Formats: sequence, structure tokens, C-alpha cells
Amino acid sequence: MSKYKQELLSYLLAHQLDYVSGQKLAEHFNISRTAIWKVIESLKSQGYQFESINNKGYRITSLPNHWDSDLLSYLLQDSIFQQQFVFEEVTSTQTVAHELSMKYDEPLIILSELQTAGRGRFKRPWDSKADKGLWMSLVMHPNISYQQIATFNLFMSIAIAEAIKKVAQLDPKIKWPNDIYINNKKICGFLTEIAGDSDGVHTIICGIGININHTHEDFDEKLRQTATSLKIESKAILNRYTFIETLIESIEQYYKLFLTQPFSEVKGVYKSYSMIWDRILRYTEGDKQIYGKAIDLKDDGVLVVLDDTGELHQFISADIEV
Ligand code: BT5
Repeated sequence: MSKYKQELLSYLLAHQLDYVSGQKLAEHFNISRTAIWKVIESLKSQGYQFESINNKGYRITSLPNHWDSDLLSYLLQDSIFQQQFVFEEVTSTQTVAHELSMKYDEPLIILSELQTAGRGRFKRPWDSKADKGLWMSLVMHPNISYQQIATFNLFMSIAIAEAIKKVAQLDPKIKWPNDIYINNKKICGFLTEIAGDSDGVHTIICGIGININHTHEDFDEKLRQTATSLKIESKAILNRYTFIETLIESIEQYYKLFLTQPFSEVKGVYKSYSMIWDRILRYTEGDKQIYGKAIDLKDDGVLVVLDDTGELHQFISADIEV
């Protein structure tokens, strides 16, 4: 059943603009029309919608909102992420990713509808409601030095911002070091964890949280002031599959650049998305807190901030109040 489901789904998606008759499908897969009908009914129960015209056949008109691993593997068939793991509920996709990264040598995607203990940096909670967002961890196995990893988040920020811009025609801004904002509200946060040995970094686990179909009411009172979603900003309900396909394509493009080019090659693009230049903002790193203006982002990822007394400060990671 599952084998036919995946094949039939791929066939119908490849012919999405045409109607395909039950007879033609039965001949193509060498099974009965009743068997075809059963698979279509099962797809419908998973949230796929079809238009069917009596003498013409079936056509997929809408994809489910729920994550379906068969559809994901179809959409990501040309990507480097050939291993996808989809869960209904996990504590955190980061935790699962750490476990799976020890068993697999290839790139992995871990997705969950719901996270019960989604986390940000410094163990801060990440609000991860079911069906609303993209809660995902990516596992990659580069062969790089510890020094090189410092610019990974910069490349990822551009990748995420470009995907949001492309899919939702919005104007995303990067807030160094790991947030994406729209209209001064946070739409995405990501964090990068690594594992390595004396030779360098061998595993990157990048956890990405993007609010997609939240309404204001879906956020608690505190987050409502600071968080937003693609739906709130674009007024349209976005299909999460369209989004993830574009996002993964963009991440692959920038991951390849990260592995082969210095940050200086994309610094101009990064700065064009950045929201922190020419503004006096509050920077907090550990016990240190200053007010200042970002004046440079070095090629090794270090942010240089000039405070109001004229002193220069260097940050490798900080919370910035915007
Ligand atoms: C981050 O941390 O922004 C990184 C968030 C990464 C989440 C993903 S989801 C998939 C993967 N699995 C995980 O468990 N995590 C990753 P940070 O810069 O520390 O920001 C955390 C702060 O963002 C919180 O303290 C809240 O103020 C705010 N926040 C929490 N949930 C939010 C949401 N859904 N949208 C916008 N802001 C949120």
C-alpha cells in the first residue's frame, strides 16, 4: 500500500496540470482500478484534495497541511537531504537530531508537528505549536575547522531570508546573529550546535523554527508583542510544503557557498538584509551590556560595535534589543 501510495503520489504530482484517468493509472501501475481508488481515498484521508471529472480522471488540487514523509521525499528527491524523519511530537527536534546524527553519516532532516520542549539559545523556550510552523533540525557532516564554523550562521541567515522573500514576497531582515524579523517582529530563530574532535567539526546540527500559519491568537500574550508569522504578514495561508521546498533549496545553495567561499563573498548580500546597522541598540553578552552602533562585521563573523563613549567592542554572539 505504502509503495503504491508513494509512486501514485509522485505520478499525480508530476502530472499536476492534467487529469489522469483511473484506467490509465491502473495500466501504468499494473493494478486494478479499485486498488487505485483505494489509494486515492487514503490520500484524501491524509488531507490531499482532488478534482475528479467523470470521463477525464483525477487531478491533485491541494496538498495536506500535515507533514507527510512520502510527499517530502518526492519534493526533496534532488536535495542532499535524502533521509527525512517526520514526527508528530517530540521534546525537541534538536535532541532527536543529536541521537540520529550518531547513527547516520548522511545529511538528515528532522521535522515535528509539535515540540513539547522546543529550545532556543541558552535553553530559552521556543514556542512550537502543532501544525502552525516549521520546526526542523538539519544534520550535516562537513569537514571544516573550528574557525570556519564561525560564519555558518551568517550564510544560513541569508538562505532563510531569501526563501521567505521568494515564497511570501515579504521583506525579511536579518538580526545578527540568528534571527529573522519582519516588520520589527521575530518570525524565525535558529541555533547551531556542533560536534567535533581534534581534527575539526564533523557534525553541524542546525535547528530552525519558522512561524508560518499562526494568527495573533496563536501566540501567548507576551510573544504577541514580539513575534509574527508568514500568515500575519502576508495575509495568505501558506502551504508548508511550498515553503520547505524553497527553503531547503536555498539552504543547500548557501551551505555549498559556506563550504567553498569566504564570508566576504556574500557580505554585501548579508548587509543588505541586516536590520542592525546605523542604529544605537542595546547589546548583551553574558554580564556585559552596552549601548552602541554596529560598524563592522568581520570576515570571521565577529561584530564590531562602537559605544557612545567611543570605545570599540567585539561580539561573537549577543542579544540585541531592537
Ligand atoms: C532562537 O533562540 O531564536 C532559536 C530558536 C530555534 C528553534 C528551533 S525549532 C526546531 C529546533 N528544535 C529546537 O528545540 N529548537 C530549534 P533565541 O535567540 O534564544 O530566542 C529565544 C527567544 O525567542 C525566546 O526567549 C522568546 O522570547 C522568543 N520566542 C520563543 N518562541 C518564539 C516563536 N515561536 N516566535 C518568535 N519568537 C519566539
